[in-house]
Amino acid sequence: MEKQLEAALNEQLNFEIESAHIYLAMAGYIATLGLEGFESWFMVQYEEEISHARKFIDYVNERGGRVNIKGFIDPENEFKSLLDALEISLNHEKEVTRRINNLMRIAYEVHDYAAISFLQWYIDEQVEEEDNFTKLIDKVKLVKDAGLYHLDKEVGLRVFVPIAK
Ligand code: OFO
Repeated sequence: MEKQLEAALNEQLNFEIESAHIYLAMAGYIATLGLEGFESWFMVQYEEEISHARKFIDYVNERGGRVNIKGFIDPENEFKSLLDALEISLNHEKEVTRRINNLMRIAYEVHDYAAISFLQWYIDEQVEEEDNFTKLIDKVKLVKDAGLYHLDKEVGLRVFVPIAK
């Protein structure tokens, strides 16, 4: 495997672990909101990211390359809301997509057709990753509107009661 591609694969596998840390930190924040379902959802996302990293690690080894694990920057642990965490996540996934696309570009440049085939899985996965977060954001926004709708109904039941004489 070309050294340039090996280095780029290593960079991405480390970024996948960094992604896992980001979602683990989000799960911790969401636990403080009492949203157990979303906490569990982010824990699954954390596990997915570790599996993405693992898939890269196995591939680099399979190709006779050398895995090089780096240190990681601290993830953000504080967020404004669940929606804030979800919007940050979507932006993060867009960055991952940009990086995967760049990896694919390198694989084409060095004419590594096996790597092109391998990377296609990540290209497809990123479509799903972005879609997952986009749909969740839409749902959270809809639920908020629905909540306001119900409160509006309740508040609308108030009637004028004249002062008793
Ligand atoms: Fe590994 O796709 Fe998300 O970050």
